[in-house]
Amino acid sequence: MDPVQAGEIQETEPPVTDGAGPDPALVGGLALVVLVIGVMVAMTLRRSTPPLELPSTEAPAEDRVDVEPSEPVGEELQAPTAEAGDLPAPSVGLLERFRQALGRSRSAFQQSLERVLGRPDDDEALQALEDALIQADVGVSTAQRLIEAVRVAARQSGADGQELRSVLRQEMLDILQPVHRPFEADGSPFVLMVVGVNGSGKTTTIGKLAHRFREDGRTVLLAAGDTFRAAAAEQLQVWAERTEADFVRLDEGADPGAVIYQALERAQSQSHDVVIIDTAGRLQTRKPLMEQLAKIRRVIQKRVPDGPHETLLVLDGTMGQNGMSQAALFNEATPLTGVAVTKLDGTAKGGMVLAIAAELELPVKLVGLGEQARDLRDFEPEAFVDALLS
Ligand SMILES: Nc1nc2c(ncn2[C@@H]2O[C@H](COP(=O)(O)OP(=O)(O)O)[C@@H](O)[C@H]2O)c(=O)[nH]1
Ligand SMILES: [Mg+2]
Repeated sequence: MDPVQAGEIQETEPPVTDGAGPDPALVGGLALVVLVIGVMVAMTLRRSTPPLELPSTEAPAEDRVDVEPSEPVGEELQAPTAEAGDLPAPSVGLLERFRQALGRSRSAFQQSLERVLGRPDDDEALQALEDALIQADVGVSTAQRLIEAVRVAARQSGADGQELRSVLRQEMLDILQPVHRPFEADGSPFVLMVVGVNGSGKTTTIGKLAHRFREDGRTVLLAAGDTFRAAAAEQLQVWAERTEADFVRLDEGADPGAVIYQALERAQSQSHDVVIIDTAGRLQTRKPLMEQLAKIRRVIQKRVPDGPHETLLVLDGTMGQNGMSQAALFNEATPLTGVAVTKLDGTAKGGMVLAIAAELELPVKLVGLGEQARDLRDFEPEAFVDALLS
């Protein structure tokens, strides 16, 4: 076994956010993506569940997932509205929450979109739409590409608003679809390694995935590869218990490679279907920690030569464009196969989904829309784009 040195994992600092207060001038533009994501939530529900009234009484204490919030970064998060796992996805509630959050800015933005589609030859209107896209964190180059497509179509054919809307739609799909890959759990066992900075939502996403796999009748083992803090393993253990998943951990400070090796050995001897490996949060700028990811990968391959079958980067959706450099550096450290964007329920920066596809050519496979077990959705480009444009 190629040992990964114990204690090599150091505490990572919370990722730097821009810290600037909200600029009132941006609010209208930012509102777009909140609206978009809200609609997207409704449209991307693969497993649509009927809306239920929230119970007036709390779930029994033993059923609760009291995960320790590990230094959440970025914008303030919404408080959870229901106990994990016991309720269907509150899609109607989420949509309502988005609507409430938007207020006046929502109608202001809709006006600017309509203005562009009604008068596409109006440079000022096009500039305003470009600004709105940039403020929604699609990235400058992607915003320019989209606006250019509209400008060209308007010049060529004098197309009307409806046609321009479909030009914009197609251009967005041309960005998303070529890199899109659905999240699929192939492999025996299917080995999923989850990486990202501290607080991005790795452990929570793992818990949600465990929930999903268990609902599909698969056996799951969770490996506590984040050995830096005991609380990290405990948080994962709560998810393991709640989802009735098998669980492997070692003492705080233990060699993460040892945890992973033991976990895979156990999964193979027990014929588990799925192994999900949690890893310590690490800043993308800390080279030794990033190199450790390559070592962990080698440990996995000692037991499962074709693994990991999926290496998922968990990105905090509230980071917007700041998440882009993270993604690029993680991808250099260990080959990523997909991205999960979390906390899209609490941000207006969901445009980063387009930037990830356009600039990094990485597929966004999953989106996190809340803290509860069922708040994880498959990403679907068409639903995303249609939600944006209609
Ligand atoms: N609102 C919201 N909160 C989330 C989401 N995913 C994770 N979180 C919260 O973000 C915080 C950090 O998550 P955690 O899984 O501990 O991050 P880790 O350090 O990467 O393992 C916790 O408070 C989670 O409940 C999401 O999709 N929406
Ligand atoms: Mg964690």
